[in-house]
Amino acid sequence: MTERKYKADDYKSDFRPTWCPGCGNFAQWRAIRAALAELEIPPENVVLASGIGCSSHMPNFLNVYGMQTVHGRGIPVATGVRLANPKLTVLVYGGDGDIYGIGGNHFLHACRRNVDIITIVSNNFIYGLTTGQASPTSPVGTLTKTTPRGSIENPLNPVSLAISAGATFVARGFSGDAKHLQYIFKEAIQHRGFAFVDVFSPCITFNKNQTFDFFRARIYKIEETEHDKEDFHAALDLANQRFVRDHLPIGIFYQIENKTTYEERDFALNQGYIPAHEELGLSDEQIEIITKEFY
Ligand SMILES: Cc1ncc(C[n+]2csc(CCOP(=O)(O)OP(=O)(O)O)c2C)c(N)n1
Ligand code: SF4
Repeated sequence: MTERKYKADDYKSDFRPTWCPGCGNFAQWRAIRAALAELEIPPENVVLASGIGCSSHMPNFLNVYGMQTVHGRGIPVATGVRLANPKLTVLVYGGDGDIYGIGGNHFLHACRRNVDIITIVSNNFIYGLTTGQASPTSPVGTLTKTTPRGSIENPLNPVSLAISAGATFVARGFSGDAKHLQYIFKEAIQHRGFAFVDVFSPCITFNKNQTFDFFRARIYKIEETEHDKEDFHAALDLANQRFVRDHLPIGIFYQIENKTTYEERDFALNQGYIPAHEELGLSDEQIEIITKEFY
């Protein structure tokens, strides 16, 4: 057996995760590292951007370039990084409040632009960091601090939205199945174009409804069915089954490779131009001052 170039632990930072023991984010942290190791992507070629939330603390716990940005702004920052240097593997990680709520606009436009980045959403159906308020995915009737008589809003269906908006890789995972998550993340990272993964990821502290047991009783794997992931209408039909509450598919809903990416359509990038390789015309001292601002 040939030895792998990297181990999952090579992508681990010196900081221990601060999530509550048992939080769904742990499985995703492990699966991201395992997928990167399996694909042998050097840590220095990976950038992960996030916003604000428990899940958005992820860059602190990975030994890759990372940036925790403003609430909901992981996607535009990641887009900028990728367009500045298309040689990098660029990921976004955040919560349902962060990416579907305050950052919803960015999510929509990233899907239609088909920029070659990977967006992973740790969907716990509430705001975790701020101690449990309703989020865009909270089902009608959910009791939270902001909805004491039950949420009256219809929830968003992110998988269905991403397919309709033009994402070329759309999948769903579950934090209770780390091996399956690793497989999905690996496929998402290898995909050419905008890859989106919604992850059922229980908040064990503030959400007593969408628990690990809740999902275990309802999920099934798309790979074990006859689903054709290249069929747009079949993918949308399957995505809308989220509302059939006893059957929740996980796996790859939709994937097409025959659509050009934003980078391939850009008049400079498609000629091999890499903006990040431009001389900045700054002195070493000026660069040091700017760099220090990010520490
Ligand atoms: C502009 C702005 N508005 C509101 C907040 C407060 N805030 C911090 S995190 C958060 C939502 C977190 O929920 P989610 O994105 O689902 O992540 P989780 O903590 O559940 O992982 C909110 C509303 C903020 N930090 N900045
Ligand atoms: S509050 Fe919820 S989402 Fe946040 S770390 Fe704890 S279990 Fe995870």
